[in-house]
Amino acid sequence: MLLHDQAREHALGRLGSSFHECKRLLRWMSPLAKGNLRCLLLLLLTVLGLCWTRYKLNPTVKKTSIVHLFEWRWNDVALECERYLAPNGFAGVQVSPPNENLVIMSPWRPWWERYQPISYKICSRSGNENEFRDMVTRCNNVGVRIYVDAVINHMCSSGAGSGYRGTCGSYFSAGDRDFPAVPYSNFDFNDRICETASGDIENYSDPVQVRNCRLLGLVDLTQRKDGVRSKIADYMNHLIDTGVAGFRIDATKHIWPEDINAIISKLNNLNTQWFSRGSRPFIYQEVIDMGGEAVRNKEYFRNGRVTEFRYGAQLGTVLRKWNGEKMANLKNWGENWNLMPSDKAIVFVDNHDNQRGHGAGGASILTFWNPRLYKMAVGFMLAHPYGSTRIMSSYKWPKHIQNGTDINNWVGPPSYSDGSIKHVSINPNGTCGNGWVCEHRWHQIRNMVIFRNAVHDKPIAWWWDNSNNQVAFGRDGKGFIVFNNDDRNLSEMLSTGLPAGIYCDVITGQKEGNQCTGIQIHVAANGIANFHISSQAKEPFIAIHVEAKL
Ligand code: AAO
Repeated sequence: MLLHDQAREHALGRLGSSFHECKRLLRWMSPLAKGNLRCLLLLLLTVLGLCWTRYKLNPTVKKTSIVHLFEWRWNDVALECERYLAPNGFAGVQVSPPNENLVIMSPWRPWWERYQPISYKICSRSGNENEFRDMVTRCNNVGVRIYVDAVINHMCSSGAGSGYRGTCGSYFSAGDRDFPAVPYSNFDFNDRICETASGDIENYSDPVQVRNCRLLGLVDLTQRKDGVRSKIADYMNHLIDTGVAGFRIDATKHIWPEDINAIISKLNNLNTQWFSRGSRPFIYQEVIDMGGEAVRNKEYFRNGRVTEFRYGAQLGTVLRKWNGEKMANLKNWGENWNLMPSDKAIVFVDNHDNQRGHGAGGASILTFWNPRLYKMAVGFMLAHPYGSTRIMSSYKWPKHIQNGTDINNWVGPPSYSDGSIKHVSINPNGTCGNGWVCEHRWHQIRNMVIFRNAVHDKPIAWWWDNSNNQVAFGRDGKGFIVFNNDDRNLSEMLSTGLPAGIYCDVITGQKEGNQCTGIQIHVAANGIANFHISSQAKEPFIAIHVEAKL
């Protein structure tokens, strides 16, 4: 499903309110159709059509994946949209929080300081408002959308003291709950209604404290209050008017679903410079629901999509062959694995938290540190129709495990001694330098983004497995993928469902001009092809699709 279909769905959720308008329209027009069944039917279709198109969104064709350019500067994101993301079919970018945050010196400028807002001024280590605007404009101009990580549950840590220590130099006093640059004052926080002794969330099986108390000691806004909702909506509307296409809502689990709904209903339609009239922002909510806690992800479906954290945890478990899992079990991957409905899910192999042991997911999460399995996991995710996909793009840090924990998991992005973030340099071979990992530039991952676009509306077909860790499946006449995660070689004649011809494998190489830079797969007239994958292969999978056919 295309990203913007979700926004239409969200809009349809709102159709309830406009339902009455439609009913009025029908009532007004029905005398005209009286006594004529065909005319009545036509009228009904026209009115329904009108009501639906009001919510029809930007028809960004055949682009299905976003990439999280974690901690990138706005200037670099703009360049990346133009030189790489647009030509390779990426739908959009999730950017780090753009608003003013607390500058934290100890530890030295951790990445997580950006999750401690001081105000909603657009100024952070990624750049100032002009740079942000320039990025949004340039990315939109090449058809790549910007999705903002919106930190709206809380402000900074209650223990942050006071001063002019925001990234824009704004004053705050955490103890007094005073954030004059918004402005928020102590009436805008939940302290009076949180009932735990510490004021923090102490028990995740109590849904009330999960919403009314402080997450990690961060001062907790009361989104019950209309004034608070409006200030949050003003911030988000400012971004929408700039041209952003939607939001990841941080820590959504800690905000009541109806409050999120009230905030969303205050949001403007998207900027008509780039989006069709009436387009609604794409919303995806960070709710960690691994089962076993009080707050459930389904409480948030009416507001937009929701992060599916079980996806990466379970896929990692399968590829690592833990708990007796094997790839053949992925035959019914999706809702049958206890995942949320596909059209509600945002899926990812890892995110900025769980790639370093924050958040949820645990040890099974695969990351760039384990490239062989990681590429297979991302390859599987992009080949499989379930969910709306997000790719992680990271930087390297000096990972150091002590007693099972990475003691350097706070380390911020590559930066200079004054704290400014290093720019993303591009090596002659297209990979990134200056400490940036750029998984989205790994050619296997990039080519699988293109694969997903090529097959996007096709169901799974021609599943095959060896009852173990060799599996293959097609996307009904558009693409076919084969994995070998066993300790023995794969050598099989498989029905691909593809038209006869010579296809370039997009994992060992790709199609360039009229030749393949990697291996070629010959699909016979009956759709059958021969596949060989050594158990020792660096990337033990093969993927072919109609757009990589000679
Ligand atoms: C920093 C310091 C803290 C300090 C705080 C205030 O690290 O020590 O108290 O400042 O001074 C990020 C960092 C935090 C950082 C924060 C603010 O990750 O370390 O705190 O910025 O600077 C919960 C939330 C979820 C949240 C996640 C980290 O539900 O929303 O914690 N993620 C987002 C962002 C994240 C950010 C924030 C929110 C805050 O993505 O980057 O924090 O804006 C259970 C619960 C989850 C809960 C986790 C972790 O998970 O279910 O809801 O996430 O615990 O507390 C198994 C279970 C799983 C369980 C997990 C961990 O996997 O199945 O359910 O174990 O126990």
